[in-house]
Amino acid sequence: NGHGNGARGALIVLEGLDRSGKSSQCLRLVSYLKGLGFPVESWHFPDRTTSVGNMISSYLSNESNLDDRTIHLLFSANRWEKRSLMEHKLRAGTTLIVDRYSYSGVAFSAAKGLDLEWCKAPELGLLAPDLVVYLDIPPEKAAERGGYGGERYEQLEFQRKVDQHYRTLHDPTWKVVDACLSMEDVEEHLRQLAKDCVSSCQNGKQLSQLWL
Ligand code: FDM
Ligand code: MG
Repeated sequence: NGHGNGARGALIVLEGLDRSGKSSQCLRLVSYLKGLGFPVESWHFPDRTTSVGNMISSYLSNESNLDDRTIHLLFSANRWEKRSLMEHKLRAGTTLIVDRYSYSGVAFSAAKGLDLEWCKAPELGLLAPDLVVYLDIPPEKAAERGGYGGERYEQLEFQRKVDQHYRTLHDPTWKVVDACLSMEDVEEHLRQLAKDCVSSCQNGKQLSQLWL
């Protein structure tokens, strides 16, 4: 693997509302870790490149309509179809920086009124992240940043509900970073958190499964 010592890579997930800065911070973090010589890749869910991802993409751009439970299960299937590749990469020593994961899956669907436990069920057995960083921003502040596209869900009222469901999902292992700080400050927090996480995985932290 990457370091020739059997060390596995870390599964690091960034979560947060739209416009919280996840995508920019993921890319910055990947370049930083690359610079330190770690094998690392940037991932994003939904992965729109697969056939399931295509269905999700056309739903998000309002080109198709799907029942709430149906789209929920497609988002989940989109993670399941990447699970074995994810595990392979991690065991081969590559660290994955993932922009959204099951927490988005649950928070966005629950915001439509679906039962939280029902939403979590299809996620059970996916790989559990070694680190979840929540980029915390009030929905109003995120909306002020502008740049909401025309996609489904990119509306303040809906983001307020998503925010509440993210709060229900928070657990003590999450690292919360104030997304209202400057880009550089957020980046610095992320660097420290990621470096600690990568070391703990190199030092034998086991891969585990989500919500089991
Ligand atoms: N989203 C994302 C979900 O509703 N469920 C999921 O499982 C995931 C991964 O899809 F509004 C929502 C969140 C967002 C939309 O995400 C597209 P990106 O990050 O903007 O591509
Ligand atoms: Mg978006």
